[in-house]
Amino acid sequence: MARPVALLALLLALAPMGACQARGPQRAAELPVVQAEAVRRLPHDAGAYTEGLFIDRGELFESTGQTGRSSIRKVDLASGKVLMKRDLPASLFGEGIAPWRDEILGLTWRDGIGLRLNRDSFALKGRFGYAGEGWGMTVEPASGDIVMSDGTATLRIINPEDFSVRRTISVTARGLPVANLNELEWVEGEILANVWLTDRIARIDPASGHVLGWIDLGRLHRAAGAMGEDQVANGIAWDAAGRHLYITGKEWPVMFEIKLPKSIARR
Ligand SMILES: [Ca+2]
Repeated sequence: MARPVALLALLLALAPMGACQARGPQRAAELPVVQAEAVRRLPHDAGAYTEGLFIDRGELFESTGQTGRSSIRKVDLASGKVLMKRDLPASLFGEGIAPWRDEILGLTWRDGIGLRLNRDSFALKGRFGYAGEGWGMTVEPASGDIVMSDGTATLRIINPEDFSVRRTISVTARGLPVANLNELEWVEGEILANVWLTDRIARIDPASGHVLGWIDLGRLHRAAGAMGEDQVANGIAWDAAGRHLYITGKEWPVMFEIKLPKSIARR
């Protein structure tokens, strides 16, 4: 996401909160907010403008944005070292990534071009198209379907075979749409979503689209020390086997493993 639209998007992001407050501040306050607590601090490439992040079969993959700087990477979790990298064509702005079978699918922001890479070699296997903007992606573990965000309050459930839209989810918090849903992660029956230009992760019920609560990353964002206008919290990865949850941000020099929210920890 580029800077010229940042102010407009910030105003749009704040609009629902203003409307909510006008209708009664207690309504928004009813949703639980959990302050994220770091349990482990790991190095992260401060040159990575993080757009996508996931762990598949114990390996960490990351995508980065900005034209001329976009890439898809395999990263060593403990050291933050980039093990493998494919740069995107200089004209493309990389966005979310997701694993599917032996492939990694990747979006681009306003280019409408999706990429299919071989998971292990990063060789380009093909391309696909989609309507509108491409922001974040994650996978529903049970079906293998892709969940895609596009900057609006609507998530698309995608058939990864042909990238057709199976259905959509309208995301609301106390009845009000939550726009700017960005990087995504399916965690134990919930969709976690960074909300662009905020320090909050929305915990979304995939069936209803209702936000169940928020994870606040503000304290960890300040601890990361990357407080530039574009250096927002973005990037959530779930290690399902080890039950570890990781978060980072754009150009943050650090990635955090965070304590699981109680609702997830109980499962
Ligand atoms: Ca993710």
